[in-house]
Amino acid sequence: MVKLLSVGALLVAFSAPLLAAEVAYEDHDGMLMDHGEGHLMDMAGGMVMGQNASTLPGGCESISETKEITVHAGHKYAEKFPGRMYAFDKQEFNFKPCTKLTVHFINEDHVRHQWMMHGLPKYLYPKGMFHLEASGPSKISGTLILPPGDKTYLVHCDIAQHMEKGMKAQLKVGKGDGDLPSIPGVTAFVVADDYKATLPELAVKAEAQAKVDDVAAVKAAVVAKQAAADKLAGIAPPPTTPVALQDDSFLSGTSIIGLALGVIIAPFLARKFKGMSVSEVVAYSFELIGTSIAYVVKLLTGLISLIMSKKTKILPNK
Ligand SMILES: [Cu+2]
Repeated sequence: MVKLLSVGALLVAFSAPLLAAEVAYEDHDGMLMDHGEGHLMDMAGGMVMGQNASTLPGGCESISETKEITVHAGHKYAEKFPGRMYAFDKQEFNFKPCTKLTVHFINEDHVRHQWMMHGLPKYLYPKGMFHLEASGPSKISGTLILPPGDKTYLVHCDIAQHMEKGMKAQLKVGKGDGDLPSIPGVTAFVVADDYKATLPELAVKAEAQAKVDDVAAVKAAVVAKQAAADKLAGIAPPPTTPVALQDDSFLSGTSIIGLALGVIIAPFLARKFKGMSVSEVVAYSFELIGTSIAYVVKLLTGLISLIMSKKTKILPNK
């Protein structure tokens, strides 16, 4: 009897996780830990940033309306948009200024998705963002108070390439201030897909363009090389004719800079190389190039460290 009971208990214990697995969506809302400054997070990949349910943005006398929306995100919502991979179930939202908005975000894919809103006032929302994030099939909710005024806000998923693949929407407060590009089903794509040409046609076109570019590059290199050699040998450059000036592939900005550098450096080098053997000239040239590269690298490192030190100063104090 005891054996039978323990077998029964074991069966129940083992079937519990199986039953739990049938619940497709994980609810992050009950597990979130408040990290302060509107940042909530749990260990299962749920996150809320810019949570604000109580502080009125400047210019709002009071909360005008309290709204709740549920937004679904997933591959299946992109199926109606040719060439897109991910999408929200809705691409446009409209609310009155100073609305207290709660967003229930449901991610239906087995990848990470976000509902990220940009352009909010930075004194109230860190980095100007309100951000919901959910890993795998799950639900997460967050609340914010929309600012006053007519403005169009970008809403997207910031995971690499998810916005370009279609997960993009716009949220208009009041009348908004225009439309954003590349919102599936709402506005035209910035980079439109060309469905008229066939793939072989596109390949031929790209190849022809690459050839034209190559020829121009080789032409410029030959001209610059010849001019430098002439300078070293003491041959005066041929007078620049108006015809040559009109040919822009002949005299690009880079080749002009190259020529100017050649003119400056050539007399100096000619004096240096006087009385040197060929091997000495080669050795000296390499040394000169090495020193120049070292100098440029030093200059760049200095510049980068300068930028980095400035960047850390800009970051908000935690
Ligand atoms: Cu995404």
